Amino acid sequence: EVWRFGLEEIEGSVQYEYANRFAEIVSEKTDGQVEVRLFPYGQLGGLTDIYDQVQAGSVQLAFGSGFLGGTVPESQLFSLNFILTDDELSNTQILNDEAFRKNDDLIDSFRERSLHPLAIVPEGWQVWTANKAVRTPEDFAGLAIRTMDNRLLRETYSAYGANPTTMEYGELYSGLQLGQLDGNIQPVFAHQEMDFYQVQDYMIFANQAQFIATVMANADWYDNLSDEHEQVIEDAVVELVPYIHEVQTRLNTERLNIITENSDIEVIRLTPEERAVFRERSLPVRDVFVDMVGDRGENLLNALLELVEEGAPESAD
Ligand code: 6CS
Repeated sequence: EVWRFGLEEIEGSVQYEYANRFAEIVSEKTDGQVEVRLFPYGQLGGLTDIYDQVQAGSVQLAFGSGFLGGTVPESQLFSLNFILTDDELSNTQILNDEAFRKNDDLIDSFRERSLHPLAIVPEGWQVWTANKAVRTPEDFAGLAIRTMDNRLLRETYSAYGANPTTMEYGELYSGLQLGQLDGNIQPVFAHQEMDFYQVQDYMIFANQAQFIATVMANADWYDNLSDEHEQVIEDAVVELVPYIHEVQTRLNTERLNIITENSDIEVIRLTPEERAVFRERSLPVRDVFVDMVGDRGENLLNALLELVEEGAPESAD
């Protein structure tokens, strides 16, 4: 039996490492009867092509992140800025706490689109790059920054004073190189492995959001799994929570070293005061999210904010 697993990222990425370990666990637990076959970014077409194929059932499993907003609007919750803690491990644990991962509103929002959410995977801080130094919303004025394709991100970067522009992942390098874009937002490992950093001058850490992807399955396929296979998936997903945290922090650290050794990119870390200005601007975007997706979205946002507050009282401001 083969389970096809579609990735939004290339070989060597956080999603690849996740799926690779997932495949090993599944193979071990099924005595080799199930082979999980990985399809790195590009092999199944563009990003939304991957989601279409999971909805249709020709691919059983896939990652879905920013571009998934068009398919599952509620998933744009994961694009909101300044809603998690400053601690990456707590964030990973909170998002995969059963109270959130198995929240009915979350499950229903995917199932209504023939998908079933299995895990939520933070892949590291979303880090800005630009062809100029950015420390304030004024610095963002007139800057064409690429966002993934969802309204929440466009609203967020408009609120920050920039000109958000959407482009497919695979077209981004040439978009930056040709000057159609002035800036980009990615976790560090992606800036490195996609060579984006080579055509950017500044790298800015604002720690405004994690890059968050969900692992999802075709809902009918998932419902027809044997109890045993369903349990294998559940065990793998739980085992991968600490694993992927370790992998993403290690990859992001290693790749930042590669970037600074191989370029003269200037790294900027926003001060708490500079960061607070962006946080303030991000708050009204929460209302945009609720207006856009209604009660279910509001419940989900509140559930997450509550877990964040319980999990890290000292950093909930
Ligand atoms: O920016 C993007 O479109 C992609 N970036 C990463 C790191 N993963 C998937 C996502 O679609």
